[in-house]
Amino acid sequence: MPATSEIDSLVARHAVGHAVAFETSPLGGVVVRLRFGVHEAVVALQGAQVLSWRHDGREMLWLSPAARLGTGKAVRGGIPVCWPWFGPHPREAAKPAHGFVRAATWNAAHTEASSREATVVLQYRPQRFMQEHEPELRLRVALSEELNLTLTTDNYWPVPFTMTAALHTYFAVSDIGEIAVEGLDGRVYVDKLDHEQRKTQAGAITIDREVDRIYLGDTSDISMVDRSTGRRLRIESSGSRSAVVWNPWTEKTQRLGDMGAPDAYRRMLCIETANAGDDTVIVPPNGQHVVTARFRVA
Ligand code: TA6
Repeated sequence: MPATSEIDSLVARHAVGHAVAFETSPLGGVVVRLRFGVHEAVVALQGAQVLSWRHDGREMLWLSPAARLGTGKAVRGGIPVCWPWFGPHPREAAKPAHGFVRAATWNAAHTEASSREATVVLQYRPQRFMQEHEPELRLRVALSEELNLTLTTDNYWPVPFTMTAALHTYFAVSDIGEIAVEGLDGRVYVDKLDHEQRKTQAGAITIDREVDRIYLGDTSDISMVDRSTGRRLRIESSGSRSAVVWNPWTEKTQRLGDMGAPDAYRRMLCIETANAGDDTVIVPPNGQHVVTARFRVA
């Protein structure tokens, strides 16, 4: 449990009234609570992970009931930051899936509140910074009538840095059977459940089994539609040329063991803003790479 002195120090340096607050989460770590009008978002210092986004009081993200901070493990749900690799490490199987920053503690670098948005910028500086050519990573989370994320990799080194990454967003859904994902019609995808076969998407995506696909090409404007309510969530991105669509369904839910309930898969769908699969990024020497994701309730 974080010491009150840690919270006090963060509050003194970065709190901005009601709009940007620091508190101890019931999950066991320090979080930043952003408020904008009736909307709220909660971001953990662990992994710079958005744990909650409530739009007009409605929770838009799925978080495992089994989620706990400070366990040394990544939290299942919200918006995990996968960096500097997506999926298994390309060469060393013993390394954690989806990189190492999900379970690491980030620092609060900047906060701001205006009539337009409430913002926090969290920064990750690798422990071995200045030794292993590791870049610096920042995540900017801005809450308004929308939720906007900006993931920035700064390569301060005179050598290129190769990476894959993702904002691995777990959206909350009323029931997976009611959901359609639009905007990827005609895109080629890698089917990770069928020997990495490349297939072409025909029409909207609906989910009635485990799905684990990396869509390639222009994935910059995706909509998740709840056919039972007519609600539409728009996901607009930049700096990303791949999108991952994942639902574990029954057996993988059981194998994962941290989804919180055997039927949890019915209440979530991952639509991930990624640079994954063939979509590898090379950040040039002294260069920068920026991924943005804009979530709007349409
Ligand atoms: O993004 C989809 C995926 O790569 C799936 O294959 C599944 O492994 C999921 O991520 C969750 O990964 P995690 O390491 O969080 O259990």
